[in-house]
Amino acid sequence: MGSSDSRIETPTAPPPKQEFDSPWRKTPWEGKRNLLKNLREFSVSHPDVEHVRILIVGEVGVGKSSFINSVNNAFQGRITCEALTATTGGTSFTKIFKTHYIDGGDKKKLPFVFNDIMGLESSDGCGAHVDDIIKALEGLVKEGYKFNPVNPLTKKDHDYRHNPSAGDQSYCLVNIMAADKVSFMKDHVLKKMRYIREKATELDMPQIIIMTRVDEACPLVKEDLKKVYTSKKIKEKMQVCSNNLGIPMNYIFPVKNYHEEIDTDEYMDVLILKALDQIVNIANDKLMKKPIPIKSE
Ligand SMILES: Nc1nc2c(ncn2[C@@H]2O[C@H](COP(=O)(O)OP(=O)(O)OP(=O)(O)O)[C@@H](O)[C@H]2O)c(=O)[nH]1
Ligand SMILES: [Mg+2]
Repeated sequence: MGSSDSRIETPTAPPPKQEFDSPWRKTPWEGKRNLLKNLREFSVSHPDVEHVRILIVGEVGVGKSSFINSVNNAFQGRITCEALTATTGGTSFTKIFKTHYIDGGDKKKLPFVFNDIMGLESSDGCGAHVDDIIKALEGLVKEGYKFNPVNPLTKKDHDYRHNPSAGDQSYCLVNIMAADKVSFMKDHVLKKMRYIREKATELDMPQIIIMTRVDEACPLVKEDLKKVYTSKKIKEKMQVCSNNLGIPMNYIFPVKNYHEEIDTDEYMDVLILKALDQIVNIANDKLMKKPIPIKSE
């Protein structure tokens, strides 16, 4: 009699690997000092422009203000809160158009500045108005302007700048997308972001994406940030960012912003500074090429 236990063992397929065998993008993990040095030595290639202006846009609560703070932290070697951030969802915490200067760490302001902007929201009449963002790109919005989601700035308003100088205009549009939210972005917000991108393209303005909150999107990366370019999940999320806005992968930079840390971290800084290096250099290239034409309305 044969054994009654004649079941054939079918081998179970191993779970799909969550990681590539090697990183698909090179990162100078030990190169923070060098990145800092290059950025501190950066100078603007235009005699009339003191600072290269970079405009930050994105949906509410994706980490726009945190990115500006994170850049500042990397230079200061400590946690700062230059741009105020919030944990509350829903409506944008940032409401005022403000320029953020970065202290190089030696009390000298670096020659690039960020404009933080109110977040975009899915319904009309909420969040920053796209027309205001386009005006901000063109340098037509004065410092301190309080965003009005319903009525965008007009030529008659006090906060409208009639004769923007080359230094008032932006030279790079930085779109912020959150890795853990990018797959669920509402169509209406995407439509607004694509419209802003279209207008920036008409102005021949370089555009990149900073993908924040990588730690929230991938547990491997939460545990070890150096896995950011071996994590399949992160590459997949970057691909979603790319498809959403039509920006190629080589203009997309994943970062983890400072949010709960009390000390700075070498590897977080490297990702942030590498992204910044790219932003500053493409913005400067743009500045060298030609001044952005200003529409006379
Ligand atoms: N885990 C994690 N949290 C982050 C990261 N970046 C930002 N946050 C958190 O996300 C929340 C929103 O960040 P903010 O920087 O205020 O976002 P914002 O885009 O400026 O938001 P609004 O001004 O309201 O439009 C805060 O609680 C931050 O601490 C990140 O990389 N990882
Ligand atoms: Mg903000």
